[in-house]
Amino acid sequence: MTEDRTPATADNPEGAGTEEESVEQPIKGRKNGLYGEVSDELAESMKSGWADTELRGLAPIEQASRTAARRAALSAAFPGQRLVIPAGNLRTRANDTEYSFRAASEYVHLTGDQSEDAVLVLEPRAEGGHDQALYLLPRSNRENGEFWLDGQGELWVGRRNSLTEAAQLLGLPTRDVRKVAEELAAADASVPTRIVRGYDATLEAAVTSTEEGDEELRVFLSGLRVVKDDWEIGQLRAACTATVNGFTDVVRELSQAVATSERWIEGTFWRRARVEGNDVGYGSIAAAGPHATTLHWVRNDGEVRPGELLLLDAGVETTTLYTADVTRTLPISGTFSPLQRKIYDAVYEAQEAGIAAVKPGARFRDFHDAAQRVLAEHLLAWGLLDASLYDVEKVLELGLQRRWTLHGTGHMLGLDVHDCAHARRESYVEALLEPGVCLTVEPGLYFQQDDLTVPQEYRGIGVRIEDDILVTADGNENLSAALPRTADAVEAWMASLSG
Ligand SMILES: [Mn+2]
Repeated sequence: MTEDRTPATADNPEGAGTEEESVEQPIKGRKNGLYGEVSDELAESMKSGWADTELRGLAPIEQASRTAARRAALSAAFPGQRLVIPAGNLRTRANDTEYSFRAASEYVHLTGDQSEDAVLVLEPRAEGGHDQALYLLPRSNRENGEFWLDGQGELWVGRRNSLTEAAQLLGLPTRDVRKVAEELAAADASVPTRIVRGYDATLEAAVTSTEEGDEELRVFLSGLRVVKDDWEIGQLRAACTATVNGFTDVVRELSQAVATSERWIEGTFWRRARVEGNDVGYGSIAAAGPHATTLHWVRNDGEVRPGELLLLDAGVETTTLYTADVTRTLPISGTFSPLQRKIYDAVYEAQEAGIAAVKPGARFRDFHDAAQRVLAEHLLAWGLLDASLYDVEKVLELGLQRRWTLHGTGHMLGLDVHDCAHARRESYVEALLEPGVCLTVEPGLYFQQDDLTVPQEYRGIGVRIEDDILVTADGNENLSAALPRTADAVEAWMASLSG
């Protein structure tokens, strides 16, 4: 695919491949709540006296050639069909406040852009292939007052890229998104259309598509993300590095968490995520004591007590929206008790067995099976499973260890923490691993506080160890290896940070 990068000139002020003529739009919020009616004199004053801030000759973003290759693969997979990939809309929290926006992963993967309300459209060409266009909200019009009177005006929300700037940065022709619903509605109805559903109800209403066809598009785009390219791997490395920094921050501030609550831990990690990345990639699990046995403990409002364990499952999402997903279980006092260490060591051994099973040609399930076997062996050795009734093969066949291992041992990782979740079974769960796949290995043991089948001293202990593992040509690489993992290394690391 070639992109027209004609720069803006006096004769061609917007550059080629964009449409940025002014669109007359009704102005929302003409009456400003605080200041009342706007005088004609003020409205006139606000129209002029603003400098030209257009940026010229911008270089494409780093990943522009990668996003172009993905769009080419998409185009080849759906010849003769119209494809609509929305970024998604803001969601109202209350009145005129919104939840923070995070663009749809499908859209980000294909464009590198993160704008709300935007949409990528691939329109089939008669001669084959597709015309590609990215529909975005242009810069605010100053003549009609949109700039300062509209809720999405740049005076309120900050400067946007112009359509020309965005075209240069993203390597895609750009158009005004306020025309897209109309253009789609007017488009040739005989062309089969597919849209990624669940992000933009307005666009879904503007096109005619089938549920089955849309699902095929979603499945294809999910499968397109299974193998990461080297730029994506670099992003995942950066996410892991920032995440290691976040865990270090938490250990440094453990005494303040003891003085307050799990929220101090959540907040400490989040500060690092916001400073080094976009955000956390999912709600941090800061689970002290028995909360560690609740798999998705995100209330994080409990006490942090010395003598107990802290299970911290957290990941920084980069500014490009790739996330890490790492768990460490730490002794809050800095030292494991003998029982805590025994359980921790079993989980560590299971994780080591799991990581060793991650290599090209292995089945996705192999690392899960390897880790479960180690955990089942320990549960039998500890007498929690009756060795006079079952051997390890029978335990695994019946899944009896799952009372305490609870969850699968890992998942794909990328733009989403549970990446590629819609991919076909043949390209995920039933697939053979290949270089460039990134996944988590995260076995755990969890003894609920009210579990009468285990000795009292086990109850309320939960341990999980989770790392982000890249499949390489000859095995794997632990991208989060900079965080200590063995019980001894964890204690030494915590001691080194407590001074
Ligand atoms: Mn995970």
